[in-house]
Amino acid sequence: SPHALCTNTLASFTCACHEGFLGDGFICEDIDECTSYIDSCDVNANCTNTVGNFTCTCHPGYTGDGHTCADINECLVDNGGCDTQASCTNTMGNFSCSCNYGYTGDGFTCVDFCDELSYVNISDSWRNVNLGAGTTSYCDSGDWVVQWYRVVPPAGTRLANECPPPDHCGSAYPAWYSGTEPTTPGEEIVGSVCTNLYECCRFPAAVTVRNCGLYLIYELPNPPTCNITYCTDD
Ligand SMILES: [Ca+2]
Ligand SMILES: [Ca+2]
Repeated sequence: SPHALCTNTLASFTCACHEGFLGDGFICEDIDECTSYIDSCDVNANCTNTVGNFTCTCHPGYTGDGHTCADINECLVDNGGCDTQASCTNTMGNFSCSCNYGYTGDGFTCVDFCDELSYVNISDSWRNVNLGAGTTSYCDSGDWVVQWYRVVPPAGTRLANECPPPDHCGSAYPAWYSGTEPTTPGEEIVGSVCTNLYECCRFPAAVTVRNCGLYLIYELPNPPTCNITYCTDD
C-alpha cells in the first residue's frame, strides 16, 4: 500500500500501515477519526475527516485552533451590534441584545413607545409651578394647536398634577392635569385638565396622556378663555 512503511527482513519484508491508516500493510484504509470518536477536537468544534488525518474547526462564535476553542465575547466590540439603547449579554457560542427599560424592539433596533407619534416640546421656564408668581400675561387660549405635547426642561418634565396656586405658571389661571398618569410604557389614559379659576377644577376637559417609556406626552385641548396657561412641574 502507498500508505504503508515496508521494512526488509531476512529473505522477506514486512509492511505496517502509516499512522492514521488501518490494515495489514498491503491494504491500508484511512481511519475516519471523526466517526470513530478518536479525534481530539474541542467539544465546540467540527471534525472533518481527511485521508490519513483529520482537521478540527471551532464552531461559529468560538475562537481557537479547533483542539481548544474559547467563546468569543461579542459584547466587547461595539456593544455586540446591539442598539445604543440596549444591553448586550454574552453567552457560550452566542450573545443576545435586549432593549433598555423605556424602549421596545429586537435589541438591535430599539425605539421608545412614542416613536410612531409626533409631538411638540413645551420648554417655557415661566410655565414651571415651582418658580412662584411671575408675570401673568401669557395665554394659551386662541391659536393653541391641539396635538401631542411633551414637557421638557426648563419647563419641567410633566404637566402639573396638583392644583397650582393662582397667578402662577405665566397666567392668573393655571391649567393642570387632574387624573392618573399612565405608568406602563405604551399605556394611554384619558384624564382631564382643570383650570384653577376661583376653584381648582373649572373647565374640566378630556385629555389623553401616553406613557412613552421615559416620559409622558399629552394631547392638550385649546383652553376656553384667557388668561389660562398650561402649568408644568418637575
Ligand atoms: Ca482520517
Ligand atoms: Ca459569546
